Amino acid sequence: MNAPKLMRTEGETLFGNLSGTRIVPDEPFRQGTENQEEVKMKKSVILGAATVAGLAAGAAAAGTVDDIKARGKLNCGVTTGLVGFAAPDANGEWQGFDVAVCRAVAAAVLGDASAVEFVPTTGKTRFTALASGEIDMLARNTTWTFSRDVDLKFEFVGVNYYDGQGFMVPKSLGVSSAKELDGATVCIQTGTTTELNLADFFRSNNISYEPVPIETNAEAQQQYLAGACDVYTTDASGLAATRATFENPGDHVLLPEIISKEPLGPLVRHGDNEWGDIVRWTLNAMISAEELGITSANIDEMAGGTDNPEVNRLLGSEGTLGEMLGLDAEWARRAVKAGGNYGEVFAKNIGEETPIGLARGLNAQWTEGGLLYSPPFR
Ligand SMILES: N[C@@H](CCC(=O)N[C@@H](CS)C(=O)NCC(=O)O)C(=O)O
Repeated sequence: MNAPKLMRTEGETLFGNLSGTRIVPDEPFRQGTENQEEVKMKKSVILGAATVAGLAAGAAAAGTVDDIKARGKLNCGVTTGLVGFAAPDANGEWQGFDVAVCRAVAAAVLGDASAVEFVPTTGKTRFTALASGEIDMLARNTTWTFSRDVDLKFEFVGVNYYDGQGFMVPKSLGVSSAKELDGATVCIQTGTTTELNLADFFRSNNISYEPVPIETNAEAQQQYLAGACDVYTTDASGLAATRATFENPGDHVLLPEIISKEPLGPLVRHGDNEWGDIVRWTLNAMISAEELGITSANIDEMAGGTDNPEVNRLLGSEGTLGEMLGLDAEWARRAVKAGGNYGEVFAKNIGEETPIGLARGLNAQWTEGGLLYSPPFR
C-alpha cells in the first residue's frame, strides 16, 4: 500500500512529473495560495478585532474575567482533534495537553476544572474565533510569531511546548532526508506557519513541491494514508500524535530535518491585561509547580505550609498573589490540582509512556537542560 507511487527517471523528480499547479522555486509561491490565506484571515481578523475593540471601549468595566464569571464557563478554543493535545475521549470528554491548560485556567477562575466549553477551531478559523470574542483564549498548538502578536493583535502568554516543523513519509518511499523531497506532493494545513515554512524550505533548497491543502488534521491523516500526498508536514509533535493513531505506525518515518522554530502556547486578545495575566500565571503556576516539586499527590499537604517561601506564595499560605490577580488565595492550588503540574500533564498526555511517546527534550525544566523557565512567584 505504501509503495512509492512514482519512480525517479531522467528529467523527472522522485515524485513524478509535476504539472498544473506545480510550484517551482523561481515561481512566486509566497504570492500564491498561502498568501491569499493570510490575506483572507487578516481581513476577517481585522473585522473581528474592530468589533472587540468596540466592545471593550463600550464596556471597560466588564472585562473577560467578568464575562467568564457571569457565564460560569470558560470558552476555550482548541483543535478539531489531535490525540494527546486536544480530543474528546470515548465519553466525549475533552482530554489532552492543551486541554489541561484550559482546565487549569477554569479551575483558577471559576473553581471548577470542568467549567469549560471547548470550541474546536481549525488553523484557519482559530484567530477569528479569538478576535471576535467567541472564545476567551486559544490553547491550540499555535505558534507564537511576530505577526500574530503585533499585526493580528494577540498576546501569547507563554510557551507550553517548544516545537519545530517536521516531515513524515511512508517508510516504503525510501526517503531519508527532506532534501530528497523534490517534486513531492505535500499535505499541508492551511492558515498555518507550516505553509510558510514549507515554502521557505523548498525555496532555499532550490527544490519544488505540490501542496495538497487540507483543513484539519483528520483530513490530513486520511489523505496521507490514502496516498493523496507523499508527505505530511506539520509540527513534529503533531506528526508524532498523528502517527500514534495509525494502524501501523512503524510503516511511517519522521525525517531528521526540523525546519523551523514553533514555540506553541496559549494566547488571548490584546487589550485585557488582567485576563492575560491570569492565563499567563496559570501556565507559570503549572511550570513552577513542577520545578518546586509540587504534584497533584502532595499539593494539599504542601498547601498547608512548607519551608519553601515560594511554594507558600504560590499555594497561597503566604502573601497575597491571588488577590493581586483578582482571584482568591487558592487559585494556583486549584489550577495545579486540575491535571497536575506541567510534568504530570506532559507525562499523562504525550510523554514517553504514552503511544505518542514524546521525550521532554527542549520542554524539560531549565534545571534539567530544557527551556522551561517560569519567572518567580514573588
Ligand atoms: N503551529 C502551527 C500549526 C498548527 C496546526 O494547525 N497544527 C495542526 C497539525 S498538528 C493541528 O493542530 N491540527 C488539528 C486540527 O486540525 O484541528 C501554527 O500555529 O500555524
